[in-house]
Amino acid sequence: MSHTATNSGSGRWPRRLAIAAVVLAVLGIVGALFVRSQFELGPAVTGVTEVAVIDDRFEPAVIEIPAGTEVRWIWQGQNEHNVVGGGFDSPVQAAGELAYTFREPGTIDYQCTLHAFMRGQVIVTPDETASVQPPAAGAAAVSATGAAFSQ
Ligand SMILES: [Cu+2]
Repeated sequence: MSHTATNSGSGRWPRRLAIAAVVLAVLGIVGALFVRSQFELGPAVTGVTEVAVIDDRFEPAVIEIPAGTEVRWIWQGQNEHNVVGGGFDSPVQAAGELAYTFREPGTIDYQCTLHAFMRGQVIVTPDETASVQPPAAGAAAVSATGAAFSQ
């Protein structure tokens, strides 16, 4: 009798530990996904040069523009934010705008220094219309390769 009682009693603890482990694992995964969602910026949006500064994110967070494009950040939230990136920064404000023209191709990260998770990115691609691309070099390389193959 007491033997059976002892067995069932000791048998409960591993089960409780297993349940606790599963709960901790689920909490850990949910927590990791939450943290990741706070730091993932999402896909780059093209054809957009205005970014809304809202509580507490930039919309869209990632834009892709050709070099020479002026980007405007427009404050639309209730709370104060700023826009701070490489070469440009705004005051801490709840309303207003910031404009900056991106001249050089590259990926520029920016953020609101009041909210570390409030981040954005501008991907500046080379401006194809700015310079005429001479196709002669490429065409010559192709014909040279063709000549090598024909021999
Ligand atoms: Cu902010």
